[in-house]
Amino acid sequence: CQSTTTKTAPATNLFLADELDKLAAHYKAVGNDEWRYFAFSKQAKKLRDLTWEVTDAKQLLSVRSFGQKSVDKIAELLATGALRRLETMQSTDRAQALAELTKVHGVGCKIASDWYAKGITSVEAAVQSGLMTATQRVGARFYKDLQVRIPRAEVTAIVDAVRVALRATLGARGVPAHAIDGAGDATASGSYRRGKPSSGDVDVLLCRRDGGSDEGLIEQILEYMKAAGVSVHHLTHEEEVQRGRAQRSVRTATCSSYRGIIRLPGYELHRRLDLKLYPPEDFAYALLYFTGSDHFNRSMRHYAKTLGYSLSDHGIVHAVKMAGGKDNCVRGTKNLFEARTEQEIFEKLGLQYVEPSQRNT
Ligand code: DCP
Ligand code: MG
Ligand code: MN
Repeated sequence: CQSTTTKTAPATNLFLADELDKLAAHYKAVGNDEWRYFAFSKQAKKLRDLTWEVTDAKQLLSVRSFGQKSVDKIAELLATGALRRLETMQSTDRAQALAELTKVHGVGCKIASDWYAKGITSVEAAVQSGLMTATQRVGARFYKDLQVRIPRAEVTAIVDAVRVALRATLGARGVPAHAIDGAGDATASGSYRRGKPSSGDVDVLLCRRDGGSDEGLIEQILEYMKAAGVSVHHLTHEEEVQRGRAQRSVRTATCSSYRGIIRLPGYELHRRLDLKLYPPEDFAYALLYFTGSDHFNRSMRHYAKTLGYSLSDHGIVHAVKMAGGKDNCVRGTKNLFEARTEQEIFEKLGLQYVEPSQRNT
């Protein structure tokens, strides 16, 4: 190798400068070493200003602001084309920070990256930053608990607690004791219904079946559970709850859904609870949907599509394919098939019934 003299900075110097800038950016992002940040960015600038090509790291010992340590880094860059230190630091710090931040319910990779770019590397720092929504703050408060899967027996206990609250609620609405069993139900779905030994959350389907109103049923169930000593924290509409507005859950045309975090009295950890309320005519479809798995649902929906149908948690409607994109289709609004059971839905689609425990694909 022979050193050349050019007016503009040689490519090697620019490469070296870029790598030192990355090192500087790292220390800036992590925010714990301002001195290194300044030192490395200064050296990067110097390298860009040199008019001769760096071919041997030792040449830099005569350049101001370069010491033995940075000369060693330059030597490594010239010899291997990369800094192992930078690679490991980036993989550990950034990956670790994003991994921790995205553990918070409601924080995805995009938000975590934005926060990381602002120097936030821990859940605690994110809470302090004031950048979190109310829902994210609830998620952050319990994020450690929510990393732990829920043993099957505890899912059973939570579903039982919801069922007890539903029965009490129906009683309070004037349903006589002997009629309560037929007046409504709370059914465990999700991974629990597929027979899994542990679950990520608890999915419960609610249904009122005696023709009485189900308006406000979820709110009343939650109030009852709170009164019974269950710790309850809302993820849905948290802002409204905090402002003291009516504690309404999201209500679409025919279903209400609630997402929250609860802990039963006598239990150690807080757990994610999803409640969904459907009218009796949708229930079999909702049960099929919320039993999953999501992969199983996808393949069943895909199959329905090949027959010209669209399958959802509400029913089966016509789906007419339109030009322009494979998912561009017009869906009917009328449920084509009434179904009281999942078996009937499989039958309508000409499929063999599949037991929940066989839907784990
Ligand atoms: N579901 C779906 N598509 C999604 C999300 C959910 O079809 N994108 C359906 C299938 C799931 C069910 O809702 O089985 C419940 O969703 P969960 O996220 O609670 O998933 P599971 O209960 O299956 O697993 P986990 O044990 O992680 O809660
Ligand atoms: Mg689940
Ligand atoms: Mn769920």
